[in-house]
Amino acid sequence: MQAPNLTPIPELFVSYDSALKLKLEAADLPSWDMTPRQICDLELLMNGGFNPLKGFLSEADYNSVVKDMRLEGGALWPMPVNLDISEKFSETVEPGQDIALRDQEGVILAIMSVTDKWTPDKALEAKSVFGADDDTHPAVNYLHNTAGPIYLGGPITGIQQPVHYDFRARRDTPNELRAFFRKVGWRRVVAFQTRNPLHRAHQELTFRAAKEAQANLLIHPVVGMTKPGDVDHFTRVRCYEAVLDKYPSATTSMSLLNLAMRMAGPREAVWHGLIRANHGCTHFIVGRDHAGPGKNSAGDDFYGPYDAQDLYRKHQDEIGAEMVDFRHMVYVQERAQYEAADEIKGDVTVLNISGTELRRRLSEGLEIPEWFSFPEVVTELRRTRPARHKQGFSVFFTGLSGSGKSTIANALMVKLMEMGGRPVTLLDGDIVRKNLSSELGFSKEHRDLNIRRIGYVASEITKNGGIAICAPIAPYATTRRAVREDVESFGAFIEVHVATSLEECERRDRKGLYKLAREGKIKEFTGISDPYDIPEAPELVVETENVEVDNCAHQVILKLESMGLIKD
Ligand code: PPS
Repeated sequence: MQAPNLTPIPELFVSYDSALKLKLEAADLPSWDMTPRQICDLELLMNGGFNPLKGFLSEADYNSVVKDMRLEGGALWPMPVNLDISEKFSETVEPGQDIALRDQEGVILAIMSVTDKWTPDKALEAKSVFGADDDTHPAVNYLHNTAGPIYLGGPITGIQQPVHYDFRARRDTPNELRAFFRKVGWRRVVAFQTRNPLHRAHQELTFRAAKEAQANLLIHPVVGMTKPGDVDHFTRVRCYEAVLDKYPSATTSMSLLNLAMRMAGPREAVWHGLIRANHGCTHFIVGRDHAGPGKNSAGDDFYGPYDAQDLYRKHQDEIGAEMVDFRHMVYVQERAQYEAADEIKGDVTVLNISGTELRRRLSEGLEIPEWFSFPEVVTELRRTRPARHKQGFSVFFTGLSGSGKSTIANALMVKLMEMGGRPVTLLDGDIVRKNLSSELGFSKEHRDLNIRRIGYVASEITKNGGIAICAPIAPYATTRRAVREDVESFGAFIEVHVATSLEECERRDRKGLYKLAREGKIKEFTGISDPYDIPEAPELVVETENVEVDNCAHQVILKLESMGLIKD
């Protein structure tokens, strides 16, 4: 007889032949293009990872989950899993109807038989599920600012799994993992959930957990959606692969889980346990601050460091995977080993490197000691997060026409090319208008479009490790801010205000445009008949009157040096 954790679990897929037929029929149904988070949820619904759910929660189940962490029928389920949709789409669908669920390329993955449509009380959901209606919580922020206003509920008929092109061999459905455990004879399996690269403290903790539970170890990292700002999953998986041989291969395995995390601390820990039990695991590691979202808007932690363990313990029997709990592990220098922080005896030196400190060391190219992490992991992380002086960045000049932006930008480009190391691209106002924005004029709408295009190209260049030098007028502060946000997701943004006065620009009138503008022959001319918002907090202000161009460009170089972006 098979142990219950090893017998197949129900999936929501229909047979291959039925799927082919359904796919054709579904083409005529109203269809919803799912968000990345909904695709993650759908994958786990269909493959049994979210068993006992048979679809997106109905209104009654949702209310009961929000309030009591249980489905209406009584089964433990801590997390709302809903199909949130737009107002517009909600007008085309009514309960009783079937809809096709498509991925972002339009491929039909499932049919949903809609049973419920309602407007949720999001503030209540935020408070009950995430502990506070506070937008600094990533899931609350998502709830209010990304999720649609209407929820649909109803059972799912699975047609096909979402397609993944990366790490295919490392992804397993619950039934694939159960079959693997059966094949290798693993009866007891302890799962380790992670959204971070594995460092030595994690290895120590997982070794101890496996020993304590007398179980095999499944490293089960999340590759769906994690906390904004986390190391991307491509890098993390390469890190995991780099250290896998430090584990005994007969008793350790790794599999990737396409879960969209909510960072809901205690409720999330219970959810993670249920998901791991569905994947055939008998034990689950819950450490300090499990799935913690960080600080709230008052600067305090959303949850206590061991709240997740307490809630898990309460529901352990129902979850079906026993908790292996861990306190915070730190390195004791004198004994050259990791120990639980609150059990350390004697007068010893305790070493620890926080996530923030690790990021600082990576960005400044500083040493990361071997007691903290494996050299292979550090090498991988450095490849993704090179030191600041090797990262891409954008210098964004703004100022009136004729202020000297292009001339200084050109000089800066030559100086940076002389230094070498990174490719430099100049996105000058005139060049961009010729090559990227030739159809645009100078209305607010067109100027904004022009600047957003420059921002997009600059952010791509920055992302790929290059230097973008932009030199448009960019008269509107809000648009400059939007470009800053685009670029800053990938690297530094240095706004340089070329602060030549209107009088001086007009006196120079190098292109003769001011004269024409004064005569009314050019409309909407910046400074004359169109506004210019003076930058409030640029990284640098450059005065050009009585200052040589070379000196102006050198001021930018000094600024870049002080920011650690260039190094001799
Ligand atoms: S914007 O507002 O940022 O989109 O402008 P930009 O793309 O930098 O284009 C500025 C150059 O276009 C010429 N030009 C005008 N500028 C401002 N207002 C009006 N109405 C206008 N019409 C043509 C002008 O030569 C600008 O050149 P620069 O390089 O700024 O001197």
